[in-house]
Amino acid sequence: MKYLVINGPNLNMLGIREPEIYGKATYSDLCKMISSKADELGVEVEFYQSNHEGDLVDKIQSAYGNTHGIIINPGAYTHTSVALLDAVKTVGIPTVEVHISDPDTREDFRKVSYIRLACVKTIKGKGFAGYLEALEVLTNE
Ligand code: CA2
Repeated sequence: MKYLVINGPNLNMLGIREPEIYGKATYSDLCKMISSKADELGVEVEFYQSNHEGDLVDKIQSAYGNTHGIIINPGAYTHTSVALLDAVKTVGIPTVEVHISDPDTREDFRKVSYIRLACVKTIKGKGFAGYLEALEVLTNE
């Protein structure tokens, strides 16, 4: 079973800026944490991070027919991107939306999520643990 973990813009900066919101651990720490959860569950994970909307769409499309589930934190594209929503709908792969913080308790513009409409679940405000919970959700699908 293969799962794809996609992180959008600026999430490569984890641990470097704004630790009060996103914590002190880095993107590489996040990938290691998810990898060890994947080992525990006996599944394969692939990681992808990009700051570019079209590249994120390309990656979602490339999962078509070869991936059992997608975990996605689209970063700020959560609140703006119909293209990412359409990509997830198009491939028809079970997808969980994850946010490290809880966007609903922040600025009003973060309360909208386009991608949520195509996701089996949204997990927010649980830090890195949200990604581990998402992997459990998808492996139980
Ligand atoms: O809480 C989340 O995971 C977000 O998806 C993070 C996005 C934000 O635009 C969403 O509203 C909520 C921002 C990611 C920026 O990540 C940074 C990490 C470290 C330092 C600076 C930015």
